[in-house]
Amino acid sequence: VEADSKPRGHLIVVEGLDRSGKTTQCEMLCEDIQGREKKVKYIKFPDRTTATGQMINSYLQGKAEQNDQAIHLLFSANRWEAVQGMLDELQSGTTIVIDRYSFSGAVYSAAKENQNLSLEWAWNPEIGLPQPDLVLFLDISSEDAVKRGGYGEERYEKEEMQIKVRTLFKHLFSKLDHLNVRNIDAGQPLQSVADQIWQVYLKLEESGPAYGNPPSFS
Ligand code: FDM
Repeated sequence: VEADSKPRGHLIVVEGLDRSGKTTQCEMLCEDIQGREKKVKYIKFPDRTTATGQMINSYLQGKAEQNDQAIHLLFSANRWEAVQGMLDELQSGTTIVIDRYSFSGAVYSAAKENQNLSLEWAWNPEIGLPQPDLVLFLDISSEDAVKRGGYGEERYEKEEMQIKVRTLFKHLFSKLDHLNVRNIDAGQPLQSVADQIWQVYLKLEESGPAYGNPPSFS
């Protein structure tokens, strides 16, 4: 079957704390992939443009309150509603670079001060979503994150929360040990982080093309 079907694009996720340089690195990676004559698409979660995304945006900006479970499920729905579009892009040979995904989804909810949601509960609605071929975890110490110019005004952009988020990311990735997760030292200068990421990307390309839909989270 594989011999006469077209290879699909790769699904790459970039995760990390606030101020880890995620968005800049996603942009640089997309440019470099494009430079190799490949089709690439950048996606960011939450996607604040959709109906669920607008509710999430109001919540993050403190303009609306939501119960912890409800907002958690809205973040997840914001991914689920994008699945068909993502699969179509992958099938057309486009590589997708995602800025935050299910890992942020589970970890930020579980890091909340009131400890209302367990990591296990929070992971559940992610089951069935397409599993990335590669996860780049931009790791930065919480102290370095603070030094990088302070946090913005949104909910969750607080030092204590970020420290918990970092610990929970590491815990979640250690539990999901069948995934291809690569730790990137994001405390380095911009270009050196980009170089680390590029080396990892090249290994993914060298491992050969992928076919069919990606497996789902279980
Ligand atoms: N966030 C992001 C969540 O709490 N759940 C999610 O599923 C996702 C994708 O929302 F604080 C949090 C992480 C961050 C905020 O910030 C979104 P950015 O600056 O748009 O990435």
